[in-house]
Amino acid sequence: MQLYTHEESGNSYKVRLLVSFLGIEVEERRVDLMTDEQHGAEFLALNPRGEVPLLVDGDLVLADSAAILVYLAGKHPGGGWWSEEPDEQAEIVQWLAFAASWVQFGVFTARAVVSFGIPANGLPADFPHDVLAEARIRGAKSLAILDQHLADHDWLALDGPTIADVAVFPYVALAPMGDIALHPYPHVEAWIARFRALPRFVAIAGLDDPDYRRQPL
Ligand SMILES: N[C@@H](CCC(=O)N[C@@H](CS)C(=O)NCC(=O)O)C(=O)O
Repeated sequence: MQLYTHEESGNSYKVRLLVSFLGIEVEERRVDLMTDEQHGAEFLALNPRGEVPLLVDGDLVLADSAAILVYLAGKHPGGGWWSEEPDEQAEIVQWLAFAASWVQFGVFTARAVVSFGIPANGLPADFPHDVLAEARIRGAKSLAILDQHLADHDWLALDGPTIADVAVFPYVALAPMGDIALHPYPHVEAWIARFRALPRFVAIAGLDDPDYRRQPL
């Protein structure tokens, strides 16, 4: 199995987290997002979306973190990261969708603008619309939704951690890199601490030093 990834990509980090939790081996292939390698002919031939993560397992090519999480967790049952029950699967998928919508266009985008100087999500660097203002509104709203849910749940979907938590964790925990503070959301902060205490948790740069990549705005 080959995982095309970049070390600063939170969507790649979701997969690296699950790979570590499951204790499985993948061959990581770095795609240099900083030199736009994702839009080079070689990578586009593999993934016309021009994005990481990408997982290749024989003939199967999966070009989305949510799909990769479902595939790996489904292939390696036992850790409780996925479920065989349709109602539980639906509860998990509800949070995968939240990660790909509210989180991606909220805290993800704020981090991309503040720390990397780009609007991301396929938009050009000089996109005239105020992407950051929109991302901050979506970011605050999604953190409030999460905080309310986590007030009486330890984990997002089921009684223990699942790929729902894996999918939502990275960009929420990295929200301060986009100048979105987490202290107004104490239940989110407590969930982040629980998640970081899981056995075989691996970190990403920026979790403890949100300013390390700050760009001039
Ligand atoms: N829906 C995709 C989004 C992936 C995504 O946003 N990837 C970013 C890195 S985190 C990327 O490769 N961006 C490259 C680009 O926009 O040029 C997923 O969940 O995997």
